[in-house]
Amino acid sequence: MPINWFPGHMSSARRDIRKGMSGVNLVIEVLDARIPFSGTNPLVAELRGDKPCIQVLNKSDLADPGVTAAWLADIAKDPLRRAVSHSLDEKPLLPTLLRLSRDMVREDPVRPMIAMIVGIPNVGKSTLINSLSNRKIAKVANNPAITRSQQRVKVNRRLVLLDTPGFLWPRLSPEACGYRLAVTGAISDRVVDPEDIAVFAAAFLRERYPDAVRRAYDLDALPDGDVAMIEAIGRKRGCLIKGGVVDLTRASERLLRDLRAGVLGRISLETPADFA
Ligand SMILES: Nc1nc2c(ncn2[C@@H]2O[C@H](COP(=O)(O)OP(=O)(O)OP(=O)(O)O)[C@@H](O)[C@H]2O)c(=O)[nH]1
Ligand SMILES: [Mg+2]
Repeated sequence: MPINWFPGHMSSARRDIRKGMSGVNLVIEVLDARIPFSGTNPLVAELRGDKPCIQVLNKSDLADPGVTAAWLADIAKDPLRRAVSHSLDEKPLLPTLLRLSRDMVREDPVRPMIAMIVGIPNVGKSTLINSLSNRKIAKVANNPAITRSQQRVKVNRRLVLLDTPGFLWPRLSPEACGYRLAVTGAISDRVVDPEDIAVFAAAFLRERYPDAVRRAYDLDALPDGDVAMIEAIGRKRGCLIKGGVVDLTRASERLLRDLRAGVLGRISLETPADFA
């Protein structure tokens, strides 16, 4: 099933970013470290044009560290971009961002540098703004579409940040990219079928991280078949309806919730080699 989610506020977010871009010195594109390819919005590249860009591979605490290192090496091949991995429990990112921006943005003795933070929904843009400015100024929640309009945040007299609403792009393709966005929580759960997304996740986990599933759910062996695996997880977690039958919807929601919360360990959903 192809996934599409481009509600009206995303269309206006794109319009506002286009309008504001001319006054911006630096674009900070926040990517989800678990899906640096599927979470790269092609519209962002189009809107930023040749503006300097730093990509932050965020939520790296949830991603497989070896795979994140491979992504950073892959992005480093592009002379037009800089990249750094980050998570909210790491040391402050501000000194690294300032260091990386120094050779990309010419310093203005009078005006502050204006950095626009862009990225897909729920990737941690507002959290990053709060940590960079050391204030609880931007609204944060674990749902996509929390920030609904641009917000200027002055960090100091040298740096101003612009928080923007996360937005996707119409027609998410290939289909697997849409699924990966949904697995990480970038797409509202209201517009997708949890069983459909969980079957995609189960197939991926069986192939790449079978031991993580066995460990997390105390399973001796993984059952054959993706739905059978979700059922086994549901049984272990008590997602049952009358007669001991597994409630597949609840079991699917449970698997997705656990995966997003890191219960299965640090898992990346794609590697550079997948796109070679
Ligand atoms: N595990 C983990 N969670 C994070 C990290 N950064 C942010 N989050 C969580 O991700 C969720 C979304 O964070 P926000 O900062 O609201 O995301 P956003 O990109 O501003 O989202 P929109 O405004 O909806 O586009 C919140 O529950 C944050 O606590 C991180 O580094 N690691
Ligand atoms: Mg936000």
